[in-house]
Amino acid sequence: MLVAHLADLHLGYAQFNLEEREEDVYETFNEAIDISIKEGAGLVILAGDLFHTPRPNGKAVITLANALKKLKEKQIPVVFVLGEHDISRLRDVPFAFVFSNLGLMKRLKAEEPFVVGDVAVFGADKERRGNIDALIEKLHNAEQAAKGFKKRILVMHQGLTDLNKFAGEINADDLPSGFNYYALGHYHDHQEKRFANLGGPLVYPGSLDLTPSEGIKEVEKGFALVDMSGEEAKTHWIPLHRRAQFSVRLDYGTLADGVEKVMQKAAGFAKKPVVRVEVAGRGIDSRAIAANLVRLNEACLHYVWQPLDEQSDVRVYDERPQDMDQELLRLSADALKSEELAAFAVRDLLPAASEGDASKALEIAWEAFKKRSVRP
Ligand SMILES: [Mn+2]
Repeated sequence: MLVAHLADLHLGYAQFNLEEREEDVYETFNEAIDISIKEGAGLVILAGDLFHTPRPNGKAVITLANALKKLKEKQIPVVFVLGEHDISRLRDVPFAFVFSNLGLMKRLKAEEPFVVGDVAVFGADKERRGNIDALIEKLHNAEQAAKGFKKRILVMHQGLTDLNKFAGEINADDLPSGFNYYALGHYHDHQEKRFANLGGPLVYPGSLDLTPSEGIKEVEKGFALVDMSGEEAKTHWIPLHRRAQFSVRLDYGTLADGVEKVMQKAAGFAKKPVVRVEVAGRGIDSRAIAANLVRLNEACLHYVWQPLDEQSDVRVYDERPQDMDQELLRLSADALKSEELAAFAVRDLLPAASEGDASKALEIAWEAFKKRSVRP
């Protein structure tokens, strides 16, 4: 059986508050559903963050409703778990339950399988860091309940610390081993991994489109089509057609030429792209830049720009660094003037400190001091 695994749809999100960008997300989602139907998927998994906000707007709701209706007509079941974006901080019933109550999709449980063909699917909603022990226990109960089924899938919306030490809240070591496929949501970049202790691949298909934390970059987005028919679950990641987004760095001295080149590149896309422009040079006059860049309005849906004055070395982030861990180490090394100290601070001290465990952090610092293995 073929299983479509989507995550982090964020229906309703409108980048830069643009209606076009809201529509883009719906189009990409519809494309994923249409491909799933065309390829003959026997099940669709939505691994959390269905909506961008706990109280989604009408268009987001209708878009999901239409997709679910289409899938129901094709007799393709849909299952889901909740992500943090689906859960209100106020006490409220998650909006997604409207659809499960109407029988258009099924909310997954850890203690009871959803069975389709020879595949049993278990799942758990997003849990916060403080509740992870309870979640782990639930997942191991799911593993018990899964015994006896030939093919087993586990669905979660959690960050794995193995893939990102700072954003994660659960370790691969803590996951039960008895599943053939681990369908994850939460990290917005596409990641696939085999862990020695797990019975099958663990996959984050990534978000359907760029989301607020990602900035403007050239990256493919998509979803996973998983073939469960063989011994081993086989993943095919399907890229989707999205509006292009890219960054360029232009030279202040030759700005008009640079703008011309960006416009030529922009004209090559089916949809007008979103562009981020950095202008580098000395003695930059922002008004001159703005006057040049305004021409981009013809070729781009939207652009943002930032001057990079070579006379100052202040660095401003307006997008997430590619590798957050490396960036943290780099900044710490700059500040501490020592790579060794930086590694100690980030790798040893920070994990304990960020958990709020002051006595553990103090112990680590004291041990390091006694050994004198780190010194300023
Ligand atoms: Mn998300």
